[in-house]
Amino acid sequence: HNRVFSGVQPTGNLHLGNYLGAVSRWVPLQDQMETIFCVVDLHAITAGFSAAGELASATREVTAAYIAAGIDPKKSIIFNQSQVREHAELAWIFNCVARMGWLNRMTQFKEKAGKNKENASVGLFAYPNLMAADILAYRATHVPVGDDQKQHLELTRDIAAKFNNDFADRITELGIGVPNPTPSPELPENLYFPLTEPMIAGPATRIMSLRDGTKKMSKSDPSDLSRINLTDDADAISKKIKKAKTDPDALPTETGGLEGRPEADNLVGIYAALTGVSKQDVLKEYGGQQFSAFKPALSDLAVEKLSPMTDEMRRLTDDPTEIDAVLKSGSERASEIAEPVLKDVRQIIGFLDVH
Ligand code: AQP
Repeated sequence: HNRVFSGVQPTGNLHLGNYLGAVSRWVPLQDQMETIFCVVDLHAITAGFSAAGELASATREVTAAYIAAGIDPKKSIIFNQSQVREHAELAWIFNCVARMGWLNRMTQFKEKAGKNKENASVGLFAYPNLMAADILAYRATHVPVGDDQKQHLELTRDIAAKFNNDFADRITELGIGVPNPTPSPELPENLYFPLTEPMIAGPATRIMSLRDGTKKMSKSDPSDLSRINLTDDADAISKKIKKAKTDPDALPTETGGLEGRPEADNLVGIYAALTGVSKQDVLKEYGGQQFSAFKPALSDLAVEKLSPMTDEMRRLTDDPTEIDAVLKSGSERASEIAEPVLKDVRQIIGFLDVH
């Protein structure tokens, strides 16, 4: 059966890219599939440890953003990763499944470690194995994320495939696999882990920096003007859009005219994603107009869409009782799914069980 898993790291402010590329796209899935949304705090420490209390408050803030964006704790499991031990345990096992060569190819590690690779944490290098464990501890079939996570999801499939192959006989013998829905010569008939499908579609799979249309909008960009944070007020939003980099030309009337104009493409994409229409539809309305006309419209739209969410986030974080209760019950429900999976995995590998 279909099951969705996705997450966001509690590192600094959530921005429009996280919202449009990930969280907002999770909302409709809640009525179509079983959905599990995690605040991935174990991932957050790969980049370093933060001051006392910061990790906890960032975790609550991301949870508040999920709820304010429309993730309903009655429909979805919402929890923070560190509370379910199985993530770390399965990640260790996947450290022994994944190959060094696979991880050496990961572009996110190269970008995040920068020039100082020797001093990056081992955790940052092994990050994709933990991400595979997050997904496969629930045997999730679908993962909605932004385009930047595509390579990590391919690695997740490689890990699942290698595990299924290496232990094919054991999985059949124990009778705990499911028939491979798309039989192929490379895979056994019975799979324990599904080959997860990435869900990366729509006009906002990669929102770019407002200061540089060739760089993705990111929490770690030192310039606050490069991103719209979900906690920004109306003044901040309109100031950032006003200052957003553009070229001097009017907007084109066809999407083909956005080629080679990354900043224009990005702003039109943001407008499209915020209204839920295509870029072509946006150009039908604004094609031929100058940025001096388009930017105020975009800013009004962003304020209209984001400010109710910002208010709700503030209400939720002012008194964290509700958030903490959601995370507690979410972690219990998540454990109920992940514990039996790890029990199977231990059996498949053949650890001696003395209990
Ligand atoms: N610019 C973006 N456009 C579309 N989607 C994006 N995502 C991130 N940036 C964009 C998606 O947001 C989800 C959560 O991301 P994450 O918390 O794992 O962190 P990240 O990808 O590392 O996000 P940042 O903001 O870019 O942080 P830093 O600066 O630390 O690298 C994912 O689904 C991601 O695709």
